[in-house]
Amino acid sequence: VLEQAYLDLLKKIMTEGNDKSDRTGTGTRSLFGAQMRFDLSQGFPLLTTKKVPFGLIKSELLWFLRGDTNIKFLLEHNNHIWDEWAFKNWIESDEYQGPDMTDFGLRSQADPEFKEQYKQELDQFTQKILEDDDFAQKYGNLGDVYGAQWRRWQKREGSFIDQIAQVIDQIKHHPDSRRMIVTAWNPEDVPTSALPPCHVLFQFYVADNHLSLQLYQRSGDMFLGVPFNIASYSLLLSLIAKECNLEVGEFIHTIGDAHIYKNHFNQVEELLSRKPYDSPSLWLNPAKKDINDYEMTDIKVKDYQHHGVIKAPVAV
Ligand code: UFP
Repeated sequence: VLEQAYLDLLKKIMTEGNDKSDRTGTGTRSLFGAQMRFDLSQGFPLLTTKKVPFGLIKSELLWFLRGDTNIKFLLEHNNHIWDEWAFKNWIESDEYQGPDMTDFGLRSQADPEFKEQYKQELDQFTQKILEDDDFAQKYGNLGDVYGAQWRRWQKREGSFIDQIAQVIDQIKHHPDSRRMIVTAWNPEDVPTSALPPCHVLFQFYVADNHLSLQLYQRSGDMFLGVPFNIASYSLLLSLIAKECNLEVGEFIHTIGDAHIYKNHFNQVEELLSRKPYDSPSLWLNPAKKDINDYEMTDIKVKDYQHHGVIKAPVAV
């Protein structure tokens, strides 16, 4: 079973992990330097032991590949995973006149009344981003997140580097290169960044006409974040393989601090008690080739059989 590597790592962290405190104050059990390997020729590693919303993974990846850093595109696709980061900029601006939203993440978990108020404010904010282009320009933009780092890395002298285009060019023309790397980690930006990149760097490898990708993720929330990350990078690998006329090889997921939050332990037990189904397969529109040309309907998972959703609180 393709997701066995994930299930095994969850088990290993539960039994051998270190109990640690963390930035969010939640507490985790964690291991350092974990690795999972997924052979994509065997199927697409979208977890079947719980439902993972592939639509969100798709729209986020297309957003990165567009070099887009404005949440407007995500909102147009009903994707709210980056909302809080833009909302934070909005409430900290001079223009914001609403109720005090300081520490909205933590407070909305502790105080149901505040949570309602916060949801209303956030809803108004995202509506305004959708309806008002000037407002979206000003407050929808997240700055140097993945889209910018991948496609518009700013050089010291001012011009830009498109790392994705460069790496595709290398895969096509110098497939034996050991320098096929895309990096998101910029030590100059890290101290001022609200969320320093989790996906620090990835590298490609070609052998026997198969393309493999290894990701180094510095920090992984094994229950909530990592299932998304596995699917997202497996999709990226598949899109790039297709553009380069290569078969898909392995997605190798290396994680620095691989952790399970304390308030996810029950959910993890529940997940591990479930019997996985066969993995789904990925369908890409055969008429598309260039990674820049894909739209939502060009990408589908087929035969996705899965167990039900398992809810868990997000650590903020
Ligand atoms: N996290 C993921 N995957 C992601 C992402 C975040 O697992 O794609 F953006 C988790 C890891 C960690 C938290 O639990 O979010 C980030 O916190 P920190 O910066 O302290 O590592």
